[in-house]
Amino acid sequence: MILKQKVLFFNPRSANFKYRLPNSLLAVAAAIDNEFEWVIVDGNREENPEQKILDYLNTGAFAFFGLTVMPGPQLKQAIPISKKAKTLFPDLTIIWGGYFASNQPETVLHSGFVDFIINGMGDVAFPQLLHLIVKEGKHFYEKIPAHQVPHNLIYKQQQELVFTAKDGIYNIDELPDFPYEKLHQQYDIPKYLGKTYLGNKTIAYHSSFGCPFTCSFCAVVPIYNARWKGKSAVNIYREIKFLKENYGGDSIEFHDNNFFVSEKRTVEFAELIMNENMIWWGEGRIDTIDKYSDASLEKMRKAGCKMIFFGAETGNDDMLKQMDKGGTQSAAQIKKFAARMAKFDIIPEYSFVLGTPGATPEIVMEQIDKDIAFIREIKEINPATEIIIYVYSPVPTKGSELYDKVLATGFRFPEKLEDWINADWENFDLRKNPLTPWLTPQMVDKIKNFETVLNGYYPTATDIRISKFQKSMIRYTSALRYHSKIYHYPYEIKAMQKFWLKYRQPEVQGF
Ligand code: B12
Ligand code: SF4
Repeated sequence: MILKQKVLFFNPRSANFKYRLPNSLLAVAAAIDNEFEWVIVDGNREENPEQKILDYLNTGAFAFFGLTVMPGPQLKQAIPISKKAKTLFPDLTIIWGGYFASNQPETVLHSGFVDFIINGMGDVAFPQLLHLIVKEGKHFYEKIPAHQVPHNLIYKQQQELVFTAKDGIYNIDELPDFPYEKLHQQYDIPKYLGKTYLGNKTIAYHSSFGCPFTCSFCAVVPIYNARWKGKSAVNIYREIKFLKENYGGDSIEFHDNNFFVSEKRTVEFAELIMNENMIWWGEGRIDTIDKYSDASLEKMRKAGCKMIFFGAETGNDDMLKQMDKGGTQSAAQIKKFAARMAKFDIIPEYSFVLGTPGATPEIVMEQIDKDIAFIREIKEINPATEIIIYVYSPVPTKGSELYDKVLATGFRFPEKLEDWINADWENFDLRKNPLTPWLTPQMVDKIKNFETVLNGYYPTATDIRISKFQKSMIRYTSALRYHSKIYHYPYEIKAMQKFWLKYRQPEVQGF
């Protein structure tokens, strides 16, 4: 039976271009599809999403407003629109899900305009929450025994935050299929399948939850506590084939936090996709994939796995031990593995985190210099390696050694939700401006200037708009600086990147 209260979903704008299928909302829409009518407003696809949302709410048919929110630009629409919706429609139940909401619950709920947070997976909690509100009202938790309140919820009772029990990761093969056809009635799906380095119509697909590791800087850890579960290769293949045949998808970006945890699943998927002529990409761990056999790597490449994203993080073994919990990654392995990937013609995309806290400014600077030297070494070993540089920005991981170190420096996250949308914190989210007290402007400049020269001398293969001629010109211009290691004031390279190449940094636009 379809209930009369409707659900309005909102995917706040997250990208200026290369926006992806709104998988977070598709997952929770699938969970309520048989019982509630729903519509979606996608901020990536609307000139004026606020107006569209208010038009829907003015119909009086919507009882629930569900938003997915990750840190960064999504907050720019999520915060003011939620506030306005709450002011104009105080009876509306506003529910936030996604990584920002789960990791910053105090700030979100104390704002007064969000009623509930889905903490982690919403596939079970969300339908249960809606049913309880329909039956018992918004304050259902005052009427029913505590054990009947849905898991994976955070809400405010009096002034206190209540965290309900956390479920483990559900069996993903048992979750309902995404309602792609319904989305397509509202937003043309082929327009979500953008042109990327991988192909002309790239599918964003998410095939697993969590991650078995506990890196001390990672936002996945507090939510999934070192658990990982993946959908079976057969089901991934079935859905990819559906998107290929119905909407023209020709390549895949796997959005899993760690796609390659199971060699068996990866190889099974490679075998299934082998003859579909699709290029694919995902995120993995060096120490995990280094254990894959040569035969597996060969098969993956043959089946279209052209590039893999890895958190290389740093060339400092002590720091790796501190950051990379549960893993066995070392500087020597990072280098050896770059060479191994070259053998199989798979491009390793290595991301580094520079500017982690240290006991003295000299130690912090010394580490930055060492990481720069390490990145140069990697480029010598395998010049095809794509390098992504992040400036370290803390994630509030309670009890983590690295986060305790960060708090000791005096660093604090904003306490008011609306402070997250001032320019400084937005740049913080994009890992561009760390606002971390141990980093001096000289340190940040050094990292950025090196990055500019590196990207000039080795232009990324992933920005498909840059021509061969443009690449050779910028490489030529950057060669002297790169070879002589003179990185400061690289204005000529910056100007070329900005005005001529209109260079897009993957860490800003996401991958
Ligand atoms: C796709 C994606 C993007 C896309 C946006 C997609 C879009 N909507 O158009 C792009 C590439 C633009 C992007 C950008 C960024 N992203 Co992003 N992104 C992801 C990614 C890879 C997948 C999200 C996804 O679709 N998951 C699949 C769904 C099914 O899972 P889910 O989101 O967890 O949803 C479940 C629950 O969370 C919950 N839920 C979620 N939303 C909602 C909403 C409601 C109403 C309910 C009830 C439940 C609910 O229920 C769902 C089903 O169980 C995640 C990593 C990941 N694997 O999730 C990172 C991730 C969310 N991004 C992250 C970050 C930091 C960013 C950036 C801010 C920075 C960066 N450099 O990457 C940028 C911002 C740049 C910008 N211009 O916006 C981090 C967040 C970390 C944190 N500190 O909290 C993540 C976790 C990656 C990571 N491991 O670091 N991103
Ligand atoms: S391996 Fe990646 S996803 Fe897993 S905990 Fe470490 S950083 Fe997070």
